[in-house]
Amino acid sequence: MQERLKELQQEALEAIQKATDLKALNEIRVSYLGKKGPITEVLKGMGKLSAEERPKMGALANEVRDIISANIEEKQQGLEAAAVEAQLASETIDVTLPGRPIQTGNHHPLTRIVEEIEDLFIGMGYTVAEGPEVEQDYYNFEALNLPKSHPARDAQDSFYITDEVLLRTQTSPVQARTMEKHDGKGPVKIICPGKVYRRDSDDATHSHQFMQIEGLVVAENIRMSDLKGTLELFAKKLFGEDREIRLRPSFFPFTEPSVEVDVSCFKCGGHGCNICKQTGWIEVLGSGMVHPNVLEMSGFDSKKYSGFAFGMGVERIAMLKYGIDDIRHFYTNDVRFLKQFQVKE
Ligand code: FA5
Ligand code: MG
Repeated sequence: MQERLKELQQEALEAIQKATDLKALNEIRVSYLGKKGPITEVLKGMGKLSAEERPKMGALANEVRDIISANIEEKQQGLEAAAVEAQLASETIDVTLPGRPIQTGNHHPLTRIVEEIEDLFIGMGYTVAEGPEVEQDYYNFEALNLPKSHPARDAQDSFYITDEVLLRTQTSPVQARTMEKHDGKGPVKIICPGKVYRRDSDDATHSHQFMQIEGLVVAENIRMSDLKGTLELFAKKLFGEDREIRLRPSFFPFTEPSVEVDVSCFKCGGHGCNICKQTGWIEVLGSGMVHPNVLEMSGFDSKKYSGFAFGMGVERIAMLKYGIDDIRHFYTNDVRFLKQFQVKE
């Protein structure tokens, strides 16, 4: 019996030695120390022993049990420590690794130009107005002195939705809407940035959808010289003192007299190239003195009030300012293009 117990102890200790995880160790515990285990089995034979031997054997059995369980305990601590060790190793953070750069967005170049122009005019006392992109024929044309059969309507080929509703071809309808709200009382001093739509063929300087910024000043004694001074100040602030501008007589049904403003070409400096169609100039805006008919139709007394208005192409201005040679860059969402306008905060 004594030998059997020693054998069991030996077997158990070997098994414990070999156990590689906690699950295997627990199985060993159950099989050697459990009620149905071999030690219990051996002790069942105690009845056959002499009264002298019995306590000795009992003590030995307890000793074997204690040794086995102490070994299991020790092994368990070892395995648990190793598991924690392994987990820590797998979760180690290498603080010397370079960080992953975070991709940040930036404002679209057109948004930046619009904000810059807004700031410039706000500084001169203007407020910013808005109007709908889906517009009534009345505001887009009729209220601007362009009745239904007027030939100048052809100059802005339009996207009609119904006979009376279209995508606005210009930001000028906001002039009529704003004057209407003022109920015949000046002064009016607004700019209005927004999208406009025309059935133009896309090329380097034309897009079927583009942006304009409208400007309107109506008050007593507003003269052509006020318009000229405003436009010159605007052009010099935006493009720099060295950029040349020229005013060219023009025609708009809603202004009289009318002028168009050209800025010397950013690419060839005025010698003529493919961007400026060999003219040396790029047209950036149309303007003029508000036509008396337009003032009257929107409720202003044209004997008391006069005004000037202008409408500029935002893409053309951005092209001149940043030297961009194709208007389509603004709309093709190439990040390599857009990233160049990142502002370093
Ligand atoms: C107008 O749209 C007038 N409403 C401007 C105006 C307002 C005149 C107030 C008088 C008083 P025009 O069609 O020329 O005018 O367009 C104005 C500007 O928009 C042009 O100078 C040009 O810079 C820009 N533009 C015109 N068509 C396109 C296009 N297809 N793509 C990009 N920019 C364009
Ligand atoms: Mg024009």
